[in-house]
Amino acid sequence: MRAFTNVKDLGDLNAALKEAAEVKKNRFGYQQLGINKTLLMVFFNASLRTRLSTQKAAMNLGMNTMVLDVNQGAWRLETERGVIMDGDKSEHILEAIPVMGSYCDIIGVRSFAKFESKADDYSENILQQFIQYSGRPVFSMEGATTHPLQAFADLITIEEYKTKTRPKVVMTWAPHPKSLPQAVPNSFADFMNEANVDFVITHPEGYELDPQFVRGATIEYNQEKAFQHADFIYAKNWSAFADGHYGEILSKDRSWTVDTAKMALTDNARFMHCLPVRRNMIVTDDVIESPQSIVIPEAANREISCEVVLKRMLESL
Ligand code: AN0
Ligand code: CP
Repeated sequence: MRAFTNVKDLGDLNAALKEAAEVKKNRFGYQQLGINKTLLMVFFNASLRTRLSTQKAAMNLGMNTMVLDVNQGAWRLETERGVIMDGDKSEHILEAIPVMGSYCDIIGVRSFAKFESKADDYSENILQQFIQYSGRPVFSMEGATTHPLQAFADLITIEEYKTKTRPKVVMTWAPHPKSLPQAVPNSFADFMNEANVDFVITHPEGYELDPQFVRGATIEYNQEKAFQHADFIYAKNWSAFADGHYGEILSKDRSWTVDTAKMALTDNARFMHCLPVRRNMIVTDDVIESPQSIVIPEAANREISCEVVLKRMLESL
């Protein structure tokens, strides 16, 4: 595997789930693969889970790890070609990327949407430059438009907790005070559309996601109707994708917050969220603390999804 940015990069999803189960049972069983191999993690944005779970996965595989927080201690990077660099940016990413590649064997990159331009965000400019110019396998640790390590961990978690062959999985928009990217819901839809689940997305009008990720999913604008017979509720906020409103907050309607009354409409559904979560905006204290909440095992599976991806990249070196 040379790049990991979406569900297609995993190939056969059932094979990937089987491999994840094997890795989880024997997470230190592949240490020979990573001896004297180095992972570089490059962060343009903050992180708790991705930072720790990716390092842990690499250590499980016997790798050395290096972490660069670009905004803390590195030179400010210019990312556009052709710019006259007479401003505050000291180095161009076109030198920085091959230099970083020269010190490591695999690179993980986190670079969120900037919300300056939809075309720029959806071109995945930064991630694509790492793929093109580093000479190394590159995986997304959340790009501008996708968060595949999260969605793969989510799918592993659904596989572990499902009680039906084909569960009903409902992704619901929920309110948040700040503009958030579409990366998490895009990737969750990307994965659910390829998984053996009945997938429904519910959100207020105006919050339609990019059709390349929504594909054949059912859209239900009535949240309470969507929750009926659900086996998994996956809550997430995102900002608008629509032209003319890209990155905007169209609603902070707290009637969309996931609470006990709404969970009671489901088929005793499990509650999921990628975290970090704002309590009593996205979900009430009662729901996230309830026995139905699986947000902690979901986060723990980030170590497993990443270990599968790193293992495959190490096998392809
Ligand atoms: C980010 C997002 O919504 O994409 C990261 C989630 C994993 N969330 C925040 O910035 C709060
Ligand atoms: N879920 C997730 O990616 O969390 P972090 O932003 O803390 O890494």
